[in-house]
Amino acid sequence: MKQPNPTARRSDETGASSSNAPSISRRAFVGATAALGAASLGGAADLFGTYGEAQAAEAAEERTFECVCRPNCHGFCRHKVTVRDGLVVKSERASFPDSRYDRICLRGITSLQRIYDPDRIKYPMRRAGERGEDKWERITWEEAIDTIATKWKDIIARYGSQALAFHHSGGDVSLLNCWPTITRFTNLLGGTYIDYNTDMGIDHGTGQVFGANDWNGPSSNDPSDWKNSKTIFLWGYNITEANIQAWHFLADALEGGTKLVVVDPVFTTAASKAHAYVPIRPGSDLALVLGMAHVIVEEGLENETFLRDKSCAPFLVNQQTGKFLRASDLGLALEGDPAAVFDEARGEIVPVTEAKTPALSGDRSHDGLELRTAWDMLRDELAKYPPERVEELTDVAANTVVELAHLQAGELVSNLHGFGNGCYVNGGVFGHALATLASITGNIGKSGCSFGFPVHVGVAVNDAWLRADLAKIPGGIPTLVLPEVIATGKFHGEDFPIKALHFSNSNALSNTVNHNVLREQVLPNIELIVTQDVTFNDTVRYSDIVLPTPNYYEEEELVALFFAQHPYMQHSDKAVDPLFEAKSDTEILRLLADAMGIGDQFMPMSDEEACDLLFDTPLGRECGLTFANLKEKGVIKVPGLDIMFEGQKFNTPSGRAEFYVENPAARNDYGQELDVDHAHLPQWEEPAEAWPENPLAKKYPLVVITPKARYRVHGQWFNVPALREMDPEPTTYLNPQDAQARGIADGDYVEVFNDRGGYVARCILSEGIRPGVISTPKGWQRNQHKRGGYQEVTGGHFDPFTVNNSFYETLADVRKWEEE
Ligand SMILES: Nc1nc2c(c(=O)[nH]1)N[C@H]1C(S)=C(S)[C@@H](COP(=O)(O)OP(=O)(O)OC[C@H]3O[C@@H](n4cnc5c(=O)[nH]c(N)nc54)[C@H](O)[C@@H]3O)O[C@H]1N2
Ligand SMILES: Nc1nc2c(c(=O)[nH]1)N[C@H]1C(S)=C(S)[C@@H](COP(=O)(O)OP(=O)(O)OC[C@H]3O[C@@H](n4cnc5c(=O)[nH]c(N)nc54)[C@H](O)[C@@H]3O)O[C@H]1N2
Ligand code: SF4
Ligand SMILES: [Mo]
Repeated sequence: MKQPNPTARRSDETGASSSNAPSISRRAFVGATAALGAASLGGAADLFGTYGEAQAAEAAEERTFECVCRPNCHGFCRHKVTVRDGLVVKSERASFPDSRYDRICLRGITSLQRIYDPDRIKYPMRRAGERGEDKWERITWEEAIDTIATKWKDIIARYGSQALAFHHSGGDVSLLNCWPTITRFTNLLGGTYIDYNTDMGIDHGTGQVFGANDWNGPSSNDPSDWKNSKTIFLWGYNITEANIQAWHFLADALEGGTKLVVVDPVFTTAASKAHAYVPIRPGSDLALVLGMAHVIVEEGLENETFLRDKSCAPFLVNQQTGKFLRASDLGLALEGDPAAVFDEARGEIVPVTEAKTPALSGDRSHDGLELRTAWDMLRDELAKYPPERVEELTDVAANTVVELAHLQAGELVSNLHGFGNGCYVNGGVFGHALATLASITGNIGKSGCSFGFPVHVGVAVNDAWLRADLAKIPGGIPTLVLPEVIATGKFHGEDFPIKALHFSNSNALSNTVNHNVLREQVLPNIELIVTQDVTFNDTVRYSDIVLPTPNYYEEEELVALFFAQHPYMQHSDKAVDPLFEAKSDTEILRLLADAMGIGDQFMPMSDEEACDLLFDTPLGRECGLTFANLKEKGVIKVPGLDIMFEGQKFNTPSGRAEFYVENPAARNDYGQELDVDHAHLPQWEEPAEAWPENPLAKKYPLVVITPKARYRVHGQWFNVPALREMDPEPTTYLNPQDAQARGIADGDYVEVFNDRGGYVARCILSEGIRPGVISTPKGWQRNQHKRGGYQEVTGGHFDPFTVNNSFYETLADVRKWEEE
């Protein structure tokens, strides 16, 4: 792409936003520029106004900067950004010391069209119509901050500080203007942190087996190791759309002879390159994993050495309590109180740390306690999943289940998952089962054996400083229970009114389930909604006060490895000044902190000093991480990220893979009841809604999945003209069988609907989608649909252990839609 296209604009101070127009012509742009000039918007208007002339003239001054692209796509690509006469004119990939990580995608290349997006929020705005009506009045920063602080103080006086709730997510995944500062601000204010509860399902399951990292679950070996696998399974992982920046590592592996197996109800691009494609019934992967484990155990293909030496298989489980027998039960006081095993060499029960040959099998007793090994218990459980039963559950042929099991039992197998399976209530158990499978084969903790979602989960930052030790609710209130908390004013049985919402880096209205409940029942109870964002979007439109923040290229930042697919910490240049009146998130929080009387505590130090405090950890010191050093070097590689759990050492209490989860726990405690007895070992669990036996399936027979889209990162880039040339409007994929039964033709507008709501999209017929499934790539804003929005149909089912959104637990039907 050659040039920015500052196109037409949101009609200045009051008009409605324009993102439903697919692209705007050059003529419209010229006209709009004149209008902008007439509206006398000062410097920025001149910027737009003189743009054409600047293009025509030879570049007087051209400079390049190195910026990090940092939406929540896990790329964190380094861009070389060219600025001419104060305008960004080009972004291209910049270099890492290791060129395998130099990447840029279509979104990155078109970034400048996001900067010069007519729907950029230019000034602080106050709602001038009804919420959602998109009528605005421009206000000054002073007025905005004063209005917010006055209202917040009033709410605190009436309800207490917990009534101010803060929701932040992954708009700008960075160190300064993202979660560290907003977390600190929330805690100092005594506000309520809202737990985003997305992407947490599978990891909660795998994290219990292998031990969690500082995020939640484990992350895979670095993608550069994939070529060392003989076989790679992709479980609900749409790598070419969702992680295009890492696809080349998989392509290299395929070229080198690695076998690829893709399990997905949709024939994805990766599936088209796979040696085996498994078009599984939605929500049933758990059964397939249990079935493969069944076959492996039945045929004696398990990895005995790993099970004995690296897993909890030999641990003796007290059959009354479900807990491990421990050294203390044997009258021994040992550090960490290790679990006990039967040592075949000594013929007695001893702590595992003292055993030479722990027995994998055999019932024992001690002090009248009935004891069984974790391995025997797992085998009993797996006996319930013969391939024939698995075929019924998954629609994968029994002989295919056996073949896949044989592949899994081979050497150097990787199991990479995306979040497809995490979007069902059984996603946590799926994670538990997949980690159990890898424990049975020993394909974990070494080169060639990647496991999990392939991202590095972060460099620990100095939590104590960050958290200010004041969190009202540790872990926060899950978004999923928020509607109830707001409706009842109670949490954990105690009074807990919430009266104000603050959104930053988050387009919650576009990305949260149960959209209509949120919009129609929850938000009306809220007295003040404030959103800090770059662009007018769904959440902004439902806000009372809107505060403009800069684009990635418009502020200096440090970028940590927070879900990154390369191992580099980075400094990001400020290439241009923020457009119009945008202020960085931290600058806004500083103003709000001052107005709320916590300015001296919030960030009295400079941004540089704050970053240095965050880096003050053992790893930070080892890497020489300081603001100044990172700025000087640009990038610093974090060591030790090549192989996850290298040496098969796990982050569990025993250091072993604990597929028998001794203490199944909820990720987030909101006062729920937990069926702990059934959670020690993975067991089949039906999806809550998206399941053929659900009576609702008679009325709504189709499972709707709303996966991530190639041209957007969630709701970012939703209005970029160059991308909309390729993907102009909301679409939905349907199998021709399902279409024919409903009289729908390719290219028709269709309405997807259920009792919760609906949306209209253009239908694309595809044999690549499993009959009975609709796939609607997500990210379009409500006003870009001819009616409704995709999030209207999703519901609030969740599992009490994982407390995670189940976006794909959605039944609906589809019909042809005619414009009235
Ligand atoms: N139906 C359905 N829903 C889903 C999913 C799905 O698969 N299906 N996926 C879910 C998943 S996995 C996730 S992670 C969530 C993502 O949900 P969100 O994190 O809410 O998604 P984004 O659209 O990336 O929202 C980030 C917002 O931050 C803004 N932003 C960008 N830079 C800045 C900045 O510097 N400052 C501030 N203040 N704002 C900035 C962007 O403009 C954008 O509006 O969505 C979830 N929702
Ligand atoms: N372009 C782009 N990239 C992104 C994002 C984005 O919005 N846009 N978002 C980022 C974020 S925050 C995340 S969390 C990741 C997510 O990355 P992914 O997890 O790869 O993305 P999803 O689109 O949620 O879905 C993954 C796949 O699961 C499949 N699937 C659905 N149901 C099932 C099932 O029952 N079984 C199986 N086996 N597969 C199923 C879908 O068809 C899809 O191919 O992507 C990140 N990257
Ligand atoms: S959107 Fe993601 S993959 Fe694309 S350039 Fe930016 S960081 Fe890289
Ligand atoms: Mo995500």
